[in-house]
Amino acid sequence: MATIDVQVPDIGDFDEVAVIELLVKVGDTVKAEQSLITVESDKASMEIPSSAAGVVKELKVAIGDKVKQGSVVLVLEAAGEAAAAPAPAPAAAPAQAAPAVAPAAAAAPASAPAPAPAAAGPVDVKVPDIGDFKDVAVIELLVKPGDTVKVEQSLITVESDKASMEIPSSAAGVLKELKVQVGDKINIGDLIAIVEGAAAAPTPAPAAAAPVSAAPAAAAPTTEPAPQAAAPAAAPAHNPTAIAVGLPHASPSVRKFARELGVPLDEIKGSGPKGRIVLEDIQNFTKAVMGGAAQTRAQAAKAPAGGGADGAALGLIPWPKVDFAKFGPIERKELGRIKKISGANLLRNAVMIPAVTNHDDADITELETFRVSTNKENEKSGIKVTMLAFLIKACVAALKKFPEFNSSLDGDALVLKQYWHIGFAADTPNGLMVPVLKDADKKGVLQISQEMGELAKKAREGKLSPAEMSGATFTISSLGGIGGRYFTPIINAPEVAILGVCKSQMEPVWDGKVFQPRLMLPLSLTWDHRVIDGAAAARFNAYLGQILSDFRRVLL
Ligand code: CAO
Repeated sequence: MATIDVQVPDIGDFDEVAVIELLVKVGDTVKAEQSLITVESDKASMEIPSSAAGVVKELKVAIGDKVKQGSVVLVLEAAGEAAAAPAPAPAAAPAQAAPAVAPAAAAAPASAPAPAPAAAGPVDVKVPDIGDFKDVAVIELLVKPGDTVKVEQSLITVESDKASMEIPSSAAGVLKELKVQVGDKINIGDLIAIVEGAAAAPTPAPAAAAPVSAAPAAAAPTTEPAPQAAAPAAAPAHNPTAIAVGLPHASPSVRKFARELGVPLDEIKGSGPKGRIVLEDIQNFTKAVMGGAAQTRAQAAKAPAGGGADGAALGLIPWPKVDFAKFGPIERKELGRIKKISGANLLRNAVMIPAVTNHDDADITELETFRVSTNKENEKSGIKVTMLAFLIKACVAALKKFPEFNSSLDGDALVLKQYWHIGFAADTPNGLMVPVLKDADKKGVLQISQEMGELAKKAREGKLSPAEMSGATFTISSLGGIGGRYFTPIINAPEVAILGVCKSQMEPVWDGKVFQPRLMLPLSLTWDHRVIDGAAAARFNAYLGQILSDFRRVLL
């Protein structure tokens, strides 16, 4: 089987670049265009792609080696005729070096920005010719409106799957407007920014500065069909200032990995050469954050208000670290996705809300008799009326009487909602879910029962849509079907109250003359003391109790 020497393609002006990462090893099967190594200069980091498909027989470079156009990177055993076909080494095929960004950048006087004017006046800063690259994503904004920028100062960073590039300003002055946002896709000629009050440009704008002679066949569309033989995506500029390529601290693939995990790169100390961030740095950082040993800046900033998971930001002593296995056999089980999400929400709500819980009992003797008889009458309909449906209807009546319970805090203002969407906690195999019964005020108990049944089923099957879990104005958490007397539910922010309900039971109730056997329902109302006073909470519970003991009051 034929072997192929895979060489470093045309990498523009760069004479020698250092190999900083090996992305494959002997024995690996690689595809054409797959990145093999990462090289770095002081201006660019680039991944060198394979010119053919095959199996890596021998690596010809090691980390730290200096390579240039034509250097053999590795020896590949060709995967077959087809794979071996496009094998011509990039160095031997200058026309195929097309995607090289920078030469093209230098080659586009028409579309590149004009030289910065010598006097004040708004100047449009546009994307210079970035070669074959189309729709490259903006990943960083390096300046903001109001900033004073110099000619050649980097304004934004863009990234393809193979390279990161910084796009410089073609003018000096005050940045009036940035015309792009992170995530935008840009192309040659797109307006990036408007710079005003430009002083005489100390150096010409990139395009103007670019020697036309530096425009090799690079930009020619005819080079398109042979990308596998092409130069690395971010081949540096013949005029390197035109596009200051690359970010010095991490390779594009590492940056991509960090972005996928939401890891803030600027908070990581690189362990690679010259402080470069390598894959392991991101993995270690992620492990440390997940394990509570480290915090991101964003977490630390939020912690005083919301409470950090380790409590450090609240000035709390560290969470006890215990080697449980020392005391007996253990099994470690990762929390499920829903538990992780609801856990973070519960922690924030428990820490941030000055919550108080009032306990009370409601006499539901007649209501339960009515419910049982209704269900008997409706047996054929297939709809079972539940106590929770009555509770939802009763709560709507109480919320209408005490509107602050149906509100949310917005800074110093209270947002009083004129709709009554009731969330109810549902126990599911995946964890706690809170489907929302919309417009409960407009629905009868039968309809509420039916919709609740459907929502609870969807919750158990993990099929609730985000819309079906949002918009609640008040929540009920019922443990009535399970047991218990009272509990202290945690408010589901940004709501301001939640009703916990436990199992009803017959109790002797003094009627002034004798003890009567009555079916009593334990209620636990948790409320946000910033919005609600204790007296209002006691009245809310008492009113709820009255409605439940005589449901005709709902009609009043
Ligand atoms: N007192 C006495 N019995 C009650 C009752 C109460 N307060 N509430 C319900 N029951 C009875 C029902 O009548 C039913 O009995 P029958 O089968 O004999 O008719 C039985 O308990 C089971 O009811 P259910 O729980 O299936 O139905 P529901 O309408 O009361 O509740 C739902 C539906 C989705 C809320 C419930 O299934 C659930 O998931 N509950 C748990 C909620 C939870 O986890 N809360 C805690 C959150 S805080 O961490």
